[in-house]
Amino acid sequence: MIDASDRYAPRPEDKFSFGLWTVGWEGVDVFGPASRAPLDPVESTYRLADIGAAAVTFHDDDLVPDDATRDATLDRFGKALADTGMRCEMVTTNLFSAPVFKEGGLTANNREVRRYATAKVLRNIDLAASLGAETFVMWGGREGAEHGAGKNIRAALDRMAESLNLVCDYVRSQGYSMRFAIEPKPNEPRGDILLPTIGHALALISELEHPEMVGLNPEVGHEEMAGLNFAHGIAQALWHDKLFHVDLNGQHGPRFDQDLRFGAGNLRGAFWTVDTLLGGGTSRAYDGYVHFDFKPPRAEADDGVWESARGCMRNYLILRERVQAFRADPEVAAALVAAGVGELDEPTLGEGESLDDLRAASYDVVALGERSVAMEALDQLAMEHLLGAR
Ligand SMILES: [Mn+2]
Repeated sequence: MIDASDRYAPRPEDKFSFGLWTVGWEGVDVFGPASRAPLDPVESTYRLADIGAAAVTFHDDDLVPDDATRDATLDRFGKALADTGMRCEMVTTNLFSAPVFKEGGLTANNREVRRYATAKVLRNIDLAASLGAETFVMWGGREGAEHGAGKNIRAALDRMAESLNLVCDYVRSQGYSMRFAIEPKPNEPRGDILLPTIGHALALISELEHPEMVGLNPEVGHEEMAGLNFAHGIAQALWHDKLFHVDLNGQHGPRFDQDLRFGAGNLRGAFWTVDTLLGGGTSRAYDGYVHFDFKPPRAEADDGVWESARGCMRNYLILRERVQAFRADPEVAAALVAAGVGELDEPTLGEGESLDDLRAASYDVVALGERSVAMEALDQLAMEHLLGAR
């Protein structure tokens, strides 16, 4: 239960959300079977409410894996949401586990597979709408290849765009209040996955028939697996008004998908991620659910499952406090001025100025080359706030 006197206790307005598959991961990996017993997803919903989450999310197969138990499970799940006041804010479709999707779902070479995958997504969109979910995530874990000639990438992109156009049309025709969020990932489980980064996904969205209905669900670990800066990635997504959702977790550099709890792994990256979500010194903040997509390490027993879920929220709240202190520090304000950060808001060409004016101006390139940029001093202040030294 929540200790209200704890300043890092999660509150409903923090909008913390968890995938039911996160705490529900039994520890199955490439090298071994389950190390933990299955959890009942409805029980997990109650448990997540107890520790302070405001919402849950799921893949169809997490909650309703078969038709025989579907109605009874949905009744119990609906009661859990009503009992706890939790929202179901996002739903996504599993197009990666079953052998039928071994060579892709929406972009499999086999057309029957693509048609079956589309039907599975449509059914799940109806379920998502019935639960009031307004975000529908699309992670194409098997949309990719291990070889060269075996997959025509341009045709695969045609089929991905076709699928997104079809589901957007369907949502419009049903009058659902729902947007799609593409989740990029560079590799794993496929050798190379289609739409590997935020940038690839943004470029595809601009080619769609309803680009306003499709945005992104970037995940910390996925971008960092590609060696990229997650905070920069979500800053660009915000710049395009495309940060529809976010998956927070932790990752130690470009290795396998570690799915550590948020704050573990790249801690400096986590600090700048929280700063960016809060606006990064601008008024352009993220206002959606703070969603965690992590895996309690396989070595942990049940106690560690809930400890790691608590840790995700606690680390976010600690980092939020540190980020807010950094942004409120008068020494930081002065350091930002010294580093000329605000000057970047000024257009390069002045109002009423021509390119001829710009070309005719004289520039003291020696002095400009020797100028102070004062960025180490600014970054050291951030480091000291992060480390609790200020
Ligand atoms: Mn994810």
